[in-house]
Amino acid sequence: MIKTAIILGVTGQDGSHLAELLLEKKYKVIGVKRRSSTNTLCRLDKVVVNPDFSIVEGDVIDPSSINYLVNSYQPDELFNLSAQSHVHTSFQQPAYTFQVNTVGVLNILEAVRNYSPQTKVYQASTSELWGSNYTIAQDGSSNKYQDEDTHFAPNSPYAIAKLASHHLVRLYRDAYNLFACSGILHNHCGPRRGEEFVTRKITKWIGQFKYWKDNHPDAYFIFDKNDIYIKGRTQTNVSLEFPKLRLGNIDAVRDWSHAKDMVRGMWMMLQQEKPKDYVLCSGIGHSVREFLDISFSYIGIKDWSEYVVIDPCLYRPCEVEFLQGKYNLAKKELGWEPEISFKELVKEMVDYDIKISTIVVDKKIV
Ligand code: NAP
Ligand code: G4F
Repeated sequence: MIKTAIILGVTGQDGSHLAELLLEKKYKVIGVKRRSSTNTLCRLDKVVVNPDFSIVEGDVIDPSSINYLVNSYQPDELFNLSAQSHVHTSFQQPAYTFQVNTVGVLNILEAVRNYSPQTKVYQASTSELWGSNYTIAQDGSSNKYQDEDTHFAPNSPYAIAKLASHHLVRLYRDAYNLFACSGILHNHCGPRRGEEFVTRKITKWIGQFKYWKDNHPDAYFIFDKNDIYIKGRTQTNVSLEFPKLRLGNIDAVRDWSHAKDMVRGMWMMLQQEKPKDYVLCSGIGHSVREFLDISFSYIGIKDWSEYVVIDPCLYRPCEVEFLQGKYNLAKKELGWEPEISFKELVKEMVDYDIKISTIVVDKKIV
């Protein structure tokens, strides 16, 4: 039997990977995009031509649109990947973040309860739910980690909104017997990662910097500690400028996986007989510093300190310093394990950003 799935948030990083996965599995996929004055389908190149894929408009903060979609399609599965997903932004737009990340989820659960109660629902929960909390291993190693038993202690409007929706999913499962579950996913990325998240921000900068440098093979560069530019001068009296990479807290630790591995796990959760929440992660934490070490090394730079400026404006009012997960339950019950290593992930992102970088080279004659 051909299954139908609705993906809310299809234009995002995970939505685009999930659409590809479900189409490979011969689903009929309905991707929901919100109205926009610009084209937001750029991550969907591979699927828009597929006859089993269609795009419809809808917005999770408009219950009538969600009721209509759920009622019309009666999907076998619904994946809610939509969100205001940027943690820093949630401090600046807390009410909007709650609208999308909490009220939006309530709208979806109500639509399923009222119009299509047989639909299986996946909700995108997050490792941000744990905030600064972690469990200490009792095996003598004193390792720190977060798993399904670690208590939540959210530290941002984003995480608090997501925790409310996490509990709503549990409530609708218990109260109304819906097949609704949440994947508590640690950080994941890849070449389709939004450019304002730290990993992509770094690899995009590297791609553009390499392009700029390669276009001036005879240039020598001057670094000034107080300067926000890398300045260069060529033999031909041309002076060059390139903005340094501005970052916030580079000591934060995250457990980064590839988004492709994660969407496979989301799908597996909905293939179970009973709904349950699972943690997905790589199990290994890395600091932003380590990400810088590896990504800069791919363009031959060992000491990146002269290329990076720490900008206090990029610090968050409240930070989550350490996230490192354990995926034992998902491995045992779903048979899920990550397949793409951290090094492969970083290399794919750097290679991609080098390939697509074609910025206008900034130069002036002096
Ligand atoms: P993303 O790239 O930011 O994608 C978010 C998606 O939500 C986009 O398609 C966006 O549409 C859509 N959206 C935003 N507001 C909406 C609204 N009001 N109605 C309908 N759609 C709306 O995020 P992602 O990285 O793919 O993450 C997917 C989900 O997993 C999110 O819920 C995120 O919070 C959660 N999560 C992500 C990670 C991670 O590390 N990536 C980890 C844990 C949990 P536009 O294209 O129009 O903006
Ligand atoms: O890349 P980030 O913005 O991701 P963050 O905050 O971990 O959130 C992501 O992962 C969550 C799962 O753990 C998702 F729920 C959420 O939707 C999103 O996908 O920041 C990572 C770390 C933070 O500690 C941040 O303070 O990097 C630090 N950082 C340092 N400089 C920076 C920057 N983050 C950003 N975005 N930009 C910087 O310049």
